[in-house]
Amino acid sequence: MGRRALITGITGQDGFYLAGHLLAEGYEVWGLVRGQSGSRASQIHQTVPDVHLVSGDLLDQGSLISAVDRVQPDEVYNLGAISFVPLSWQQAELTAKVNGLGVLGMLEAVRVCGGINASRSAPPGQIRFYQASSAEMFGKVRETPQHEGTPFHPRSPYGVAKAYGHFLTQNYRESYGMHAVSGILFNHESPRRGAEFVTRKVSLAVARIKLGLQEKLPLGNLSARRDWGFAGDYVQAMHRMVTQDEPEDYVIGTGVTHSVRDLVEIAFGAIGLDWRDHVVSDPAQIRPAEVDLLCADPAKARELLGWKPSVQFAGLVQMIVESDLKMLSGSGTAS
Ligand code: NAP
Ligand code: F7E
Repeated sequence: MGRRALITGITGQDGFYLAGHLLAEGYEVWGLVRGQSGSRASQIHQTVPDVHLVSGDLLDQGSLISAVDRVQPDEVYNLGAISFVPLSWQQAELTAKVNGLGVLGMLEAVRVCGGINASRSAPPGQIRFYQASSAEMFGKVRETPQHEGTPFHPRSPYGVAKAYGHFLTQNYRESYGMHAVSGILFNHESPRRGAEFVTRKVSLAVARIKLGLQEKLPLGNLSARRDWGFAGDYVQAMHRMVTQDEPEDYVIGTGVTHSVRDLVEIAFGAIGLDWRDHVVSDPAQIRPAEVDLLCADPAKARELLGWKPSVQFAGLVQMIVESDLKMLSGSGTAS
């Protein structure tokens, strides 16, 4: 019989790609959906119709235990989070609860449903657990490139909450012998990326400008540098981590860093325009504390997981711009 996976954050970018990957690998895939779930359920049924749904919320411990008990998964992928960094300053408490305590809730659900207590460590055949950690934890970086041993210095309530979830995942692994791993993922994008993130904000604006629907694109810090990859590649790394014999944490990124300025140059260049004619400064986008530079050292993932990215930065930008152009000109189905 195939393995069964439960994914939190199934309605998000990574939930979409991970569900597709696991279904293709022969898994039975379940997604946790919150709220009364009518519109979310129909969204999932349209995009990944083979996914089963179970109700639950990372803010509600009882619902997480019920969900894990009902699904009886072999693997749990905890992707659910407040993922937009600026929102974490506006709703810091909610971010701490969902991104921090939500991890505790999922780990406890796995522990309780797996029959693990302080005197009885995880048995063979236990539920395996993946935590969506983030390069935002490196924040004001202590070294470049960043690897698994680089100290954390988070710069946002989001990064601080993710660090809590990261250390807690390590702690459950060490305390209970659980097969619990964290992927420290650098920025990854796709046509399914939320419209508020800079890549998608740029690609949507470029498409609108091309179609004569918009003229200017207000942006914040153009000098910030990120290590951007393709989400479809990164969910494969998640799966490989979970299916390794030894539970360990891994950095996942391309090892190449680009500025937001590079991003706009390539995106506008893709439609034959000069970004300087369209990009304007928007002080409202400047963050209280910025992460200036992220660049991964993915050597461990390459060596132990055999993982490497298949899409380079210019190809990624091209992919997202083309998808948005198709969607806005009425011939595509991007999110
Ligand atoms: P996303 O598109 O923003 O999706 C976030 C998901 O979290 C949504 O499905 C959302 O569901 C769910 N969620 C929010 N609050 C919840 C709650 N209280 N209970 C249950 N689910 C809740 O994020 P993503 O880009 O796919 O990222 C997936 C994970 O990786 C996140 O944990 C993110 O922090 C982390 N991460 C992402 C990146 C990246 O570059 N994409 C990098 C590093 C780490 P609703 O539809 O119900 O709101
Ligand atoms: O910003 C700069 C902004 O919002 C990237 C999440 O998936 O990756 C993501 O977090 C950079 C920042 O992503 C605008 O200041 C300039 O330096 O696309 P972003 P993020 O904050 O890096 C990490 C790894 C995660 O874990 C998160 O969940 O772009 N920037 N002007 C702008 N950013 C936005 N959003 N909008 C602008 O107008």
